[in-house]
Amino acid sequence: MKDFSVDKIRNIGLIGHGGVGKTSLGDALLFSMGEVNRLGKIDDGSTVSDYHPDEIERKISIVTALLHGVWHDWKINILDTPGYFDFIGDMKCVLRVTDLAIVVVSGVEGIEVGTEQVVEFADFYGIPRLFFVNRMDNEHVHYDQVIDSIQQRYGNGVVVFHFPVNPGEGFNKIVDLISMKLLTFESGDKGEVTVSDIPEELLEKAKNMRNRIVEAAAESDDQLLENYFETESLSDEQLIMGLRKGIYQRTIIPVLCGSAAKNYGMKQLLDVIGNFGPSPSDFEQIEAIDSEKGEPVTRKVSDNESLSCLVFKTISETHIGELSLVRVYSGTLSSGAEVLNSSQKHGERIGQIYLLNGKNRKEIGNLKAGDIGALVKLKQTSTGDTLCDKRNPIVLDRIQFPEPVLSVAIRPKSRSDEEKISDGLHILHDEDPSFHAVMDPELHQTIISGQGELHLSVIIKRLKDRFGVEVDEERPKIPYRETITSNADEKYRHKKQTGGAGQFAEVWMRIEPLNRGEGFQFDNAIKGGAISAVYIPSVEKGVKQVLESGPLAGYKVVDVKAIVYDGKEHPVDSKDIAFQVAGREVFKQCVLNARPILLEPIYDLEVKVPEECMGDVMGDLSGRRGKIMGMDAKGHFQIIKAKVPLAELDRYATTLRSLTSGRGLHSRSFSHYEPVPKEYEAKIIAEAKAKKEKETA
Ligand SMILES: Nc1nc2c(ncn2[C@@H]2O[C@H](COP(=O)(O)OP(=O)(O)OP(=O)(O)O)[C@@H](O)[C@H]2O)c(=O)[nH]1
Ligand SMILES: [Mg+2]
Repeated sequence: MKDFSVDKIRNIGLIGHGGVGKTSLGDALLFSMGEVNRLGKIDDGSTVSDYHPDEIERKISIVTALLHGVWHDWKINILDTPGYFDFIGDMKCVLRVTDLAIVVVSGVEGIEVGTEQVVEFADFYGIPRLFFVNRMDNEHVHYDQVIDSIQQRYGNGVVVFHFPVNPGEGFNKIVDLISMKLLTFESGDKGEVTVSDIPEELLEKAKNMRNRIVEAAAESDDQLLENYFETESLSDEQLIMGLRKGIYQRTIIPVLCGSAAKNYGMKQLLDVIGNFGPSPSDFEQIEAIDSEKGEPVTRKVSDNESLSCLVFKTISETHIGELSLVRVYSGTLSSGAEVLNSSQKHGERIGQIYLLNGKNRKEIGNLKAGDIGALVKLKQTSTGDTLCDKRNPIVLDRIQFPEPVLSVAIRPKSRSDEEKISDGLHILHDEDPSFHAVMDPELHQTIISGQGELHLSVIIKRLKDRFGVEVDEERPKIPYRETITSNADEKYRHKKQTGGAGQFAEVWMRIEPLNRGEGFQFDNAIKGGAISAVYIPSVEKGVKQVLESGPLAGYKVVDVKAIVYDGKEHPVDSKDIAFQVAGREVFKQCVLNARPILLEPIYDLEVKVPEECMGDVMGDLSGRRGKIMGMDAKGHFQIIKAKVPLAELDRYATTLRSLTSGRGLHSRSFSHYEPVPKEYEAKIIAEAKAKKEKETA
């Protein structure tokens, strides 16, 4: 491939609600650019972008794919993201590195939940947007309604660049408002058009709409606006300049339409991307942090600057190997170069560099500022790391990954897989930081957390396919606590006389409840040396064994004060181990006599729901023993704050999605511990007993 200067590069991200046609669009763009010689179809699993067997089987995108092609003078890099919520982490990676977001909307369904969400994220990153209304060939398409709703939702900046003449089954004509011509798509899937004059009956409408484009272009620049007031028109160059500027500044949001399935409208979209879309050099400089001095620094987007690039995605599949997708921000990344991973502070040697079209790769010697490509995965580099020139170390902004919303516990089917599973989970997290895994030492469970059930089931399948580990899913255990509600006082004598040396210890102990959150206190109130000072730590050690696994149901014991106030010892038989046993047993007795109860973790929950779903969501929360703490309106949404027991939050993300047709979001954080209601407590204790009996049987 020839060299492209940075102003000729276009990095676009295809984003939108699930199933609107992003992948079909990506493939149609490749086909139109002549990168592939047939139009891929989702339904027969032949797209370049959804190459993974799971994607072909499920007919949805799961992993971001990188595609590229050449259109006229421009090199166009396309990142096709999955629309399913569970893979939102991928969309965030892509938005971090794209210069123009193509928001694909279905002409049948219009703005959907996922549309709102992706546009919000694109806004967050300050990325220019373009709407592409797809499925114009569908008999149920509502083009005008969809345009109205986009304009209503996203304001005056929304400007239609061409409109369909005959949306629906026979769709094959659009009026192009830039060239002011009628384009008729020829049958077949080549996307060729016959150009003719706009028919008389559409001319007035076209002129009015064209005026809106010219006005928007003029409004994007003071000088242009002045010219426009004087002459009431703009030259072609002025129009291009104004539109480019407006799109880059995000005051203009173009709307195009077409059919990805039929390959209608792709060349027109490519023209708009090339002519009016931002290039990496439009974003004049990149802000970063000098990784040695910790101070903000800037870099120009230019091949001549020192190197900085961001690894924004790791792909690792058996049939394509391990690759890191990388965007170069400044300088040139060359194969064989020694660079610094400034995020993790170690050197790396760059291996082969590739351009990708899905799983197909083309090796290249280097990748220049503004461009996107793939590297053979570096040993110690993870998603989100910066690679840079050793002499000028900087760290680029990291990608903000979403917090997990759903957790399950997993257990390897075979015990011998324990080590493999932890290595595998570690690698999977490095590749996809929207997925987390921890081994909970208290609960003895491996907990995996992610963005939804599908996300976790894809992860579990990867564990099997890539690491050969099969697992069973379990409900995550709840870290209950045991505590006491009254004082108690007990004595315990430990005496053992078998054969040789005997054991003797006697401990008298008092316990008292502490306030919630105070933990554990141990006091020595022995007077007159009834127990020698050297054995007091032994008693405490015994008590601490019980703190780890309480007598009620085996949970940690908290908020207790233990006071040793008397006891007895034997000149020969008293020893450390004897006092440990006595300490343990007397404390156990004390706890059981001090009206022990179970505490459960309560979480603060923040739920964002559309107003119309409030009733259902609140009803569901009270069914989960939740206490509503407050409500706040935010646009069309309500933010509900509640305190809910963790035990009632299993798979809450899934329920919330179904209660709100996917529009509800939630986040949670630990709040405090509270007594478990009696009826639940009895059940938890009975379960713990049964489990213990089973284990000791
Ligand atoms: N009629 C019609 N069908 C289309 C069009 N574009 C896509 N489809 C169909 O819509 C379905 C989903 O298309 P995809 O390209 O997988 O959609 P996507 O947005 O990539 O889906 P996710 O990546 O899973 O979010 C497939 O069956 C396509 O054949 C179109 O323009 N017209
Ligand atoms: Mg897709």
